[in-house]
Amino acid sequence: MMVHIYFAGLLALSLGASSKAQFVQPIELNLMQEPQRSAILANLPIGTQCELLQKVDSYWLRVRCKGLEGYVPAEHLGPEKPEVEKLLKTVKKSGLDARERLDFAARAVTLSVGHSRARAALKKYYLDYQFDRLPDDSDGAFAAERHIECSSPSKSNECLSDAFFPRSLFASRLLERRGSLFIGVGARESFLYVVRGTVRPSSIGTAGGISFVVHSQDFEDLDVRLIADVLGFKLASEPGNTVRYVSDGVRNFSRRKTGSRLELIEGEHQQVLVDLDNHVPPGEGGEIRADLRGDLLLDLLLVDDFDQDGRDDALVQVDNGGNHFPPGYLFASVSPEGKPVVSKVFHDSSTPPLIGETEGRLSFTFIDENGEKVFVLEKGEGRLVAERPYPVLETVFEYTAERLWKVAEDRATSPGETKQTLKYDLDEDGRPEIIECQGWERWHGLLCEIYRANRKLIGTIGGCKRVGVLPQKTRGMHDLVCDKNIVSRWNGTLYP
Ligand SMILES: [Ca+2]
Ligand SMILES: [Ca+2]
Repeated sequence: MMVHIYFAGLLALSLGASSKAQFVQPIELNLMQEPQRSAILANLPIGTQCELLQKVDSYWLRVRCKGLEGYVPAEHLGPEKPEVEKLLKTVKKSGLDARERLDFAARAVTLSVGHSRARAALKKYYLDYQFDRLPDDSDGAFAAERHIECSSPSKSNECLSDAFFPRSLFASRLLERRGSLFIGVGARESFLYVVRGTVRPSSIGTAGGISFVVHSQDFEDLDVRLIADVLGFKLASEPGNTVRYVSDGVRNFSRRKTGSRLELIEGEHQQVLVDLDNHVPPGEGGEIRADLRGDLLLDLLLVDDFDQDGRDDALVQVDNGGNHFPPGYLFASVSPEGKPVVSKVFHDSSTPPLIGETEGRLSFTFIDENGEKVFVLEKGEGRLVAERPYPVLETVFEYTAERLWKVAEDRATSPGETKQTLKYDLDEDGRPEIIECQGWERWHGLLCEIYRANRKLIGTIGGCKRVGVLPQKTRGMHDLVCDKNIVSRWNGTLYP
């Protein structure tokens, strides 16, 4: 599931009776026609002075800004005019989390774009914030380890960058490592793409090779221009009279384009490509998910000429806002005759695709527990052009969710209440370790705990269709496998 982050305001409003002057605290703020979702009257940059007219409730204020009367959330106005030096002091205060520090640094740079200490702070806190989301931010992603060849360990950052951000597609890229954690950021056109994961020297293949796990990946939805600038990236300028997509989203401070309508603006001409209030895009196979009507949200992820016909196309994520179904992905574009073309939802996935190149065209690679699927835009639809199923690692011992579900059925009980106690001597010392599995109904998988013979807990594996013991060992203990090829290795104390 996509994580939405905003530069939210942090400064509480103090309603001084004497002073009605209030200042916009976040990097930008929408002045709304009505409280709640309504038309945007104006976009107010940080430091804009407003006059407080009325406190509507604990959340909304009626204000006059730039000569216009409208509504803003109270938490985003404050009596003090924001200043760079004050913000740079605030950013170092104890007790703030990584996102709050990032937010204050972003405010400082917005106030003074050329301020070198503010720029350095924003770069530092942006990277801190990304590392802070590791290693726990796996968020439903499948943590399969992948291996790449690399000529020498000193080139491993470059090899890793090439794997995520091929030079032919990404004008700028950055790879930062802290211990075994890494963050990759690539810039393409006017978008940033972020990959977070862990890396280690590969134990297979030639020397210099690396093994990595992608924990999460996103199109950046923070203020992309500001961040690209302090990272030293050059982004393409926003197109002027050429094809451009927008939506009616009013997600306050994120500049990501999100909403219920996808529109195309071409010079003076404007047309609606998708309007979720009137039609739901067909899902995989063409059927319409009418059950989702009203709950859907569009996210514009990337605009580029994917099929090289000279017209821009958009990659759109259709999010149902819940955990029950992963978001779907579709393409929207305009035919050379000027007609809107919206594809079916060509794939569902909890994480957006990695961008790559296949047969000279932009391609989109989705990864799940079964392997990788690569799509391109062709004749107005998403077409599967390559499928790389993960190999099934051979085990010396295994147990499957299917077997446990069968046991539960035979006992006329639920899989969640069905426990199976298995034994395997993982370090071959003559005393078998205990692998205790029960059903995890939400994921239709196994949840297994691994114990020493004396019942000391040494690991937990969850959400797997299959749990097995591999022939090879690490530090004297057999490696374990979840699903087809997700390997867990003994670290000397436990299976992490
Ligand atoms: Ca095109
Ligand atoms: Ca043993």
